[in-house]
Amino acid sequence: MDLKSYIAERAALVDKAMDAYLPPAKERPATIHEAMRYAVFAGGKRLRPVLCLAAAEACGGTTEDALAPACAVELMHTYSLVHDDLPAMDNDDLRRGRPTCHKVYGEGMAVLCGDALLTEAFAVLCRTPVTRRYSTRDHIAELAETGGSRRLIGGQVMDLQGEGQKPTKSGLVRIHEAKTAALLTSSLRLGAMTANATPAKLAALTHFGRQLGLAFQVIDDILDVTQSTEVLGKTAGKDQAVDKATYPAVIGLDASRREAAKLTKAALTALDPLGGRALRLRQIAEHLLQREY
Ligand code: GRG
Repeated sequence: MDLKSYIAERAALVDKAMDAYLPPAKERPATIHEAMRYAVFAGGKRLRPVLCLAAAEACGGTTEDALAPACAVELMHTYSLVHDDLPAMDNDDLRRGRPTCHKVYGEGMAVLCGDALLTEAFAVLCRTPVTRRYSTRDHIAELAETGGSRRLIGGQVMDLQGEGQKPTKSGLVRIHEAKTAALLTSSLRLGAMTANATPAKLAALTHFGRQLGLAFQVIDDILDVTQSTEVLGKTAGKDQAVDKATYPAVIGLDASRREAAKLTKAALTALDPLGGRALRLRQIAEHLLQREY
């Protein structure tokens, strides 16, 4: 199966599972459930859940066992996008090619929608099958640490506080480790946990996730400069317009491209201990380097 079909097949499985986990759109109070579904089923790439499933596979596990954490990481990711788009944060009108959640449902409802998605992420995560090495407590600790003030929230704080200041490369790396790489890494680790992965395999995936996450963010920064709003499904050129700290702004476009290639190479090397079963993870890393949106 080619990678495109592999990703599409797994994304469809994740969508079906999230559809079953989330309250129906008509369940009262209907507005919040509609808003949650509006944000979740908006055509995202489903990168984090696909990484979760591919990591389970790389460690000898099954898609079925890794479906709950795959959905949980996508729900946490969607919450972060809904809140990030709010006027008090990045103030964006367009996400995944559609008006942002607060544009459709209002700011108060978008705040609640993000809160509900974050909470639901943990409810869904609790469905993850336990293994000899990893308990529900381990799953919860993994995602809670990533969602908390040391990672996702902390990264957002560093980002907000960095506005209007001269960015440095090390500052950028700190923000992106927390904002982007942490959730990618937890997606991989949670998938691996469902396969009862050894600590050595978890460590290899942690290293892979960090390099892949940083590469993903460098590419995201490049695309913001080089792509159109139509292709991206979100406002292009936004970073420059608000003088945001980005790789192209700090090291230039060509050096950013070289940096993305270097990080991807390091990510691929990190997978060596996993052998042939990590084929899909390797293909995904190579594919992300070439992505156009
Ligand atoms: C908790 C409010 C809050 C924020 C935490 C993760 C984050 C910080 C904010 C989300 C917005 C953002 C620019 C994150 C950086 C990572 C990134 C490039 C996200 C976009 O991910 P894609 O491209 O999106 O995978 P799709 O729409 O395809 O799922």
